[in-house]
Amino acid sequence: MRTGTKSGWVAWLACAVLVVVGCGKGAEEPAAPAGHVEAAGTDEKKAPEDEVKVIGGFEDGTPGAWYGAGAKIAVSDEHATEGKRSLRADLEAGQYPGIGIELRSQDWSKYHVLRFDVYNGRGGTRWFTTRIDAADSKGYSTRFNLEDQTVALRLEPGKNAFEIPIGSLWQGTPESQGIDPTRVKLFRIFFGGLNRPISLYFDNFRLVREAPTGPDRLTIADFDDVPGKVTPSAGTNVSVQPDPEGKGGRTLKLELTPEGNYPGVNIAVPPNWLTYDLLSFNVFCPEAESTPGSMAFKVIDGVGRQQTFSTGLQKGMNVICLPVEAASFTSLGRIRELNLFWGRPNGTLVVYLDDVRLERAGLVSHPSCHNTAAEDDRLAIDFTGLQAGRNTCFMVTAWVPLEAGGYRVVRCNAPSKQQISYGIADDAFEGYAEGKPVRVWAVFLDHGMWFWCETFIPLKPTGQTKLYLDNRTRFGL
Ligand SMILES: [Ca+2]
Repeated sequence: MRTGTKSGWVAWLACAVLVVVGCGKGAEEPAAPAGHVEAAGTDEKKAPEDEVKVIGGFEDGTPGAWYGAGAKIAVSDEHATEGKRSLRADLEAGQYPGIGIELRSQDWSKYHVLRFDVYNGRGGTRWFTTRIDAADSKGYSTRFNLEDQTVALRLEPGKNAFEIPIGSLWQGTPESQGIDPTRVKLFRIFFGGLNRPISLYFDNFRLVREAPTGPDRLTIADFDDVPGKVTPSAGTNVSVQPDPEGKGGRTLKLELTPEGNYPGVNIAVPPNWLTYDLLSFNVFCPEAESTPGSMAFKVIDGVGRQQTFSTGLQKGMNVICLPVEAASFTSLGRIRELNLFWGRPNGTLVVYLDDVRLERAGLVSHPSCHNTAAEDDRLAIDFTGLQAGRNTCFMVTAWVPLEAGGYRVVRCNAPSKQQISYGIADDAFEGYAEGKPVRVWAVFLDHGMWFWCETFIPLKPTGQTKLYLDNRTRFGL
């Protein structure tokens, strides 16, 4: 196991581009919009594209089912990235110029990611909107909209390679509930207003399933066999210490001081998280010292997108586990850095960090759930007591442990911020490994920060099990 883990680390480290956020600038704003991050090096290791379904390659010389809206489209022999032909779109000035394709209830769920390439001959940076409708989408709040600049795709001059993890379709966006990726019927990309015409070349729209490479538990840093590449931020003293619980091995002690605005550490990570299910690390808060009550971390990709998460910390050992999918507004195939940070403390605070890792858990997707809890639901999750201000609906991801091994994943989200409960019906618990707890992650977005906590809840043998999420400190609030 150790050997496998180590070789996995060495394999990606050999080609990873290590970027260290400048220390001493104190400029790590937790709620800042996505800043520009230089693309990772061109020698970036590509994972094998195990299975590819091209939905726009234009090699037959026709646009196929693609259409322009506020745009003239034609097949071109310039700027192809797949084969010899691309789709040229001459977009007119106007409100929503773009291109799209109607699909007949296409199943995207077995793929990890939608990828496509765009050549932009013009200068300047623009954000464009991505819209994806499922068979049951009825309007804005029940389709997928990548629109807000914190999550939208950013078009730069020259060549652009985009990816949208399918996990973000399940999850929903700040403005809309998750959709069912087993029944996709429309894909559109467009600009929310163009004041002058531009020509773009599109090619190689493809759904990709990647072959899992590397070990199922990939250690990024354990401060023993795998030292990791960890860089302290301003105001942070780090030292490798024996395990504070006396369990053997070594951990990283962090002293967070008022010398920095956002003390913490940057951790170099492998670029491709697409085939992993959990991002995990251990944070120990010793009783005898002053320790923080919460922590935040930022996942930063190589193409300018990032997401920031916050969760509560308790005294003792905190095993922090978050589904990788929660970070799918970043390009999960091109992640560059994990930044753990805290707000500026009044005095020195101490935490110990250990076992930063990515894990596979054997997941099977279940249809998403959008309903409020009803009497006959097997599991009811209620947020009434939380009283949290927020920009999104509350979202829940539940992992139901199965007798056969692995977990069934049920995502719960709603088109309305008013909704304060979810009910998961019996059918999600078929084959449930009785006695084992269901893992429930509750998440909501507030001012650029995704607040979350994980709860383990064993189900009652019969009848309804209720989970009340009313403890604000567990979310780091
Ligand atoms: Ca092509």
